[in-house]
Amino acid sequence: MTFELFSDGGEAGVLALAPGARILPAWAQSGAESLLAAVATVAACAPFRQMRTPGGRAMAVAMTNCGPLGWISDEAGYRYGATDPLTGRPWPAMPGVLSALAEGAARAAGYPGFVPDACLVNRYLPGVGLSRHQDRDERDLAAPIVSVSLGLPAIFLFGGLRRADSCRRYRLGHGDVVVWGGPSRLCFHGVAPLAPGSHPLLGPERINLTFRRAG
Ligand code: MD3
Ligand code: FE
Repeated sequence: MTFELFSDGGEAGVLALAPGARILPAWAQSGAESLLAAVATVAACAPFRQMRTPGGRAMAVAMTNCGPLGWISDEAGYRYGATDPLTGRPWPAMPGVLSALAEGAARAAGYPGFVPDACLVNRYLPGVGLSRHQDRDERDLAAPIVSVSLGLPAIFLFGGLRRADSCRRYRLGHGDVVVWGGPSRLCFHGVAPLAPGSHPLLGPERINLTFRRAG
């Protein structure tokens, strides 16, 4: 994989993907087991579920959330809400190990003071992908999104500001962290269907955490 150099390229271990977008390879690898333990406590309170698109179809990716706000999709549309529609309870609190990782990665990527109020947890199995979309349901588009990949690798598709723009492909593996902000914040992106495989910590699964400033 080649990384282009940009004038604002940062410290060692932080590579520029595009203006405003930084990859921190293996940044979360040494802490992955505690991150996964935190995800398990979240999922015990707010189980993974396949949400419905506004068109009524079940999404292939299973999702849950933690933090004050959670991303929701159903027949009424996409939005953030404070209550888990499945349980009727508030989303579980964001475990400190998760918020600390997001804050530190954002800082290293040039976005100090990032305080996420939403963490969307996506679970992929082999054959499951995420079609190309923009993330624009957040109120504060000046804040970056921090993404943490765990388990099986995925091919991430990174496009431009128009749906028709071509995509670059990046392999995101266990522990890789990507911070998307600035001019990259509204770029189209997606995930190719996962290849079969098994990861030592997660088995046949990929977990992706996205930390956002939604409210
Ligand atoms: C690029 N998740 O939940 S995270 C999503 O791997 C989502 O589960 C993917 O896209 C996943 O919305 C990819 C990487 C990501 C997140 C937000 C972005 C890339 C982005 C916003 C702008 C540009
Ligand atoms: Fe997205």
